[in-house]
Amino acid sequence: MPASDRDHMLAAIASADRVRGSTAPNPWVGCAIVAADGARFTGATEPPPGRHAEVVALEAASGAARGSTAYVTLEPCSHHGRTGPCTDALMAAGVERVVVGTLDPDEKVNGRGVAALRSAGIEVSVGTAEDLVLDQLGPYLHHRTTGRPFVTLKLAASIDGRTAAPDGSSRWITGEAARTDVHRMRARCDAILVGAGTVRVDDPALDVRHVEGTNPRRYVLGSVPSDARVRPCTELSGPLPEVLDRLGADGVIDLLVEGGARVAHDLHSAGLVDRYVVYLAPMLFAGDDAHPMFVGAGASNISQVWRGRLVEVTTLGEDIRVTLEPGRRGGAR
Ligand code: AOF
Ligand code: ZN
Repeated sequence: MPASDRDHMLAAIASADRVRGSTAPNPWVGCAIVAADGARFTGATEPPPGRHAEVVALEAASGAARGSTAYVTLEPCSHHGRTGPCTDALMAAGVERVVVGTLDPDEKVNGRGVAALRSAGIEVSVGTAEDLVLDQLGPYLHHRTTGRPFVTLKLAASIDGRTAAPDGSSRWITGEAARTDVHRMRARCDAILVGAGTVRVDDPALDVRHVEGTNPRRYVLGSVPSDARVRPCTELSGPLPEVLDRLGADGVIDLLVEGGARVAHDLHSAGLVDRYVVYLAPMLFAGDDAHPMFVGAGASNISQVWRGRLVEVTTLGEDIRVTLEPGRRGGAR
């Protein structure tokens, strides 16, 4: 059976996945050019000011692009920015059909890419494997529609939800596999945010030394000692919604927040967390004197309790990773 449109879009999605964390403020887009004889050439967005995905794939395909079908996860751009319009590149290469995963809400594009292709006589369809594309580009779409980064809050605790013993000692709660997984998350995001308290207590480097990839930009809420390992970093202050506006304006699309308990509480209670990734170790501090995951006032009655949607549960070595996203409010079912 010949490969379907969906199969080719999956190849474009896989290609985009490999550049995640390296393209901000641009989206991580993937493209597959499928020639008339079935040969497939892929490409993904380069770090700015590099080439867009379509141009990378077209250059790989070279003459084979004539009469081909292009599969692009995101609507091709039609504006002159850091690079020329991808719509022009697709037309000039002689692409006959363009299959788009989802439309680009960026005000510079927003339907104009598809319109430009159609008016040049190219057949365009939108929505192939769109569920997977929306999942992959979720943080980008969030950024372009709200102006703020998509916020992932990472938490690590014992199974009874504690993060340190009463004397403050906490090394190591989760194991090697979970720590490597956190480094993978760091490599895939654009920036990390922590509170100054976490810098003072843990002195984290917030780098990706356990995996291959680029170190994210580092932001700290509050002031940072001159010899802290987190340097170089940017110190921020002010109300959290404004902090997120500032990060969004800085081009941070995908933000990872790694603590501490006060920052976790303040972001959560303001409804500013888009995804929770919770690592739980098979340990019990077994007392109410150990440090909690959140510091500050919580829900005052059961009808105020936050209830999320369970997205995924994964075992990592001895630990588990639980991913939640906001659902509806209310503790009672
Ligand atoms: C595409 N393919 O691979 C990407 C696109 O400043 P520029 O010229 O690099 O343009 C950035 C905008 O282009 C970005 O805001 C988004 O709308 C789109 N990104 N478009 O056709 C790509 N990365
Ligand atoms: Zn483009």
